[in-house]
Amino acid sequence: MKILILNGPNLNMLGLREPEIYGDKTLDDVKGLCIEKAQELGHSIDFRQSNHEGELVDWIQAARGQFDGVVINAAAYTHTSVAIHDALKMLDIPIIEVHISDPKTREGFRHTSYIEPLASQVIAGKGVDGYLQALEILSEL
Ligand code: CA2
Repeated sequence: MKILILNGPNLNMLGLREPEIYGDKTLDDVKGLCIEKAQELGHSIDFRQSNHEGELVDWIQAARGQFDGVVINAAAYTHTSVAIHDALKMLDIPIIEVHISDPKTREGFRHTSYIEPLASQVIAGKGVDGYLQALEILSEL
């Protein structure tokens, strides 16, 4: 399988701030762990991060016909972006939504996800292991 892993705004700061919420691994560490897990499962991954909603939308549109599955941690755009929802809706491949923390146990404004209705599965509150679990779930789908 060819899997696209997308990360939204501020996740480039992972491991540098708020370790009590997001842990101490950097996004580069997470990328490395995902590459290892994908090799183990016999998949290839394309791991990306953007702080820009439109860039994420462009990447999702371009994924049509190019990938067999998407893992997405849209970060704050999870709770706000109809544009990302609409772009994901055009994909006909499985989508796994990942969050390092569990947004449903945090502030009220994090309780709504515009991605959840489109996701085959949501993994939240498992730390960065959630990304690895998402790759395993995609293998099984
Ligand atoms: O728990 C998650 O993975 C989130 O998607 C992270 C988002 C947050 O807006 C979502 O509600 C839940 C925030 C990503 C910001 O990441 C930072 C990492 C380190 C320091 C500051 C921000």
